[in-house]
Amino acid sequence: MLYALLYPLHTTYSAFNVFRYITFRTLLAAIMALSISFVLGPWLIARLTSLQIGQQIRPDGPATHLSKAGTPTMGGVLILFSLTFATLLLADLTNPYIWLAVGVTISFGLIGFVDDYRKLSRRNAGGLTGKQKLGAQCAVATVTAFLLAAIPGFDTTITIPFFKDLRPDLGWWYIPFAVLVIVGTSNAVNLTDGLDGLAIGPVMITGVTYLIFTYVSGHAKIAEYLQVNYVAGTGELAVFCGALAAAGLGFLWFNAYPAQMFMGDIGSLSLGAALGIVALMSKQEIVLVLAGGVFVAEAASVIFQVASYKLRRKRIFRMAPLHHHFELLGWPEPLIIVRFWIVSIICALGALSTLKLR
Ligand code: 57M
Repeated sequence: MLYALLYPLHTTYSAFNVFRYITFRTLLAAIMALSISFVLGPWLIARLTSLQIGQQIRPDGPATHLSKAGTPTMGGVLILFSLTFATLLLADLTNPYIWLAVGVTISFGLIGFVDDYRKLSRRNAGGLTGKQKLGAQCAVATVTAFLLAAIPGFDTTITIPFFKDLRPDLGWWYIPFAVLVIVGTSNAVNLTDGLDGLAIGPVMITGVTYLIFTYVSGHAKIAEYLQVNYVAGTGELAVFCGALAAAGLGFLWFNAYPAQMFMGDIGSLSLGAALGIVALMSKQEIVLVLAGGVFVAEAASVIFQVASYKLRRKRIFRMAPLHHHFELLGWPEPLIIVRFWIVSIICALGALSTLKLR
């Protein structure tokens, strides 16, 4: 909005020319999202506490979690608000990628909100059933996939990391593929969100990784130089990614150990979907498995644990998702969190290296 209002003034005041640059607007969106999170965070925590929106703790988890009962949850609303506000203010609103990214993020946030609300209103740790949640996620993701494929100039090819000449066209298979990426990422982030700052750290790191990927994919010259898929218009998503990472940083201030608030499903489901959609739009879909390696490891630990128990009646991990395993091994919570962040940074660097190693 600010872009539409201020940039035209550059004919009179040349200083406003700076609004033309995605890099400048990304920086401004990040500063704005961070400031909003800092300013509104304490107010939100007080409000959630007075409304008694506190976390219910499952009795079958690690005992260290029992003391977290009552911690305000649904803090994801802070991330969603600062992300959306900063993006709509600084991105080019004639760009369809921006609207689709914001739309799918908010829609997944709404699914998360319903889940969180049910948990709170029924005063137990169970919200929507697995089938209800998955059904709603798949429905929103399917609509999103069709809208994405219909954007003029967007094709249904995908990028295979390390192979610059291999860009298979999935045709109609692109729809289920896109649904898998969005829904899979959303649930993987949700599974990761089980220790203070554990999910938001890698969300920020992956967000910055995709800030770079979207900038590259939307820049004709850089895309040509690096021989990656050029998708006109996707550079604008750098503003969205910058706001996402900064909104996450602001939230981390309050979610850092010992957390003053949790993000709730409203945060985890929406942030995962946001990463999924930017990965699709920038045509860096497969490499998300590496960039979001921590989320993949957490989700895979659950899949292997369940499969192993069903087939062999034996567990691989003391408890899944993976962070519970390390808790039960006796690792202190901050140690697990920081080590997962370190792994996430290494994964992000590995993902970025695919821009050159091809
Ligand atoms: C999210 N939610 C946290 C908070 C957060 C299929 C199965 C593996 C699913 C999985 C599951 O339910 N995962 C979903 C995990 C919960 O946090 C809330 O949920 C939101 C995110 N959705 O924002 O609102 C708890 O996590 C802790 N927490 C923090 N700091 C934070 O910043 O400490 C969260 C955020 C909070 C708090 O204690 O209450 C959660 O863990 O419930 N299920 C599991 O994870 C369960 N695993 C399991 O059953 N494993 C089995 C099989 C099925 C694989 C096995 O290993 O054999 C465990 N989860 C818990 N207790 N809590 C089991 C025991």
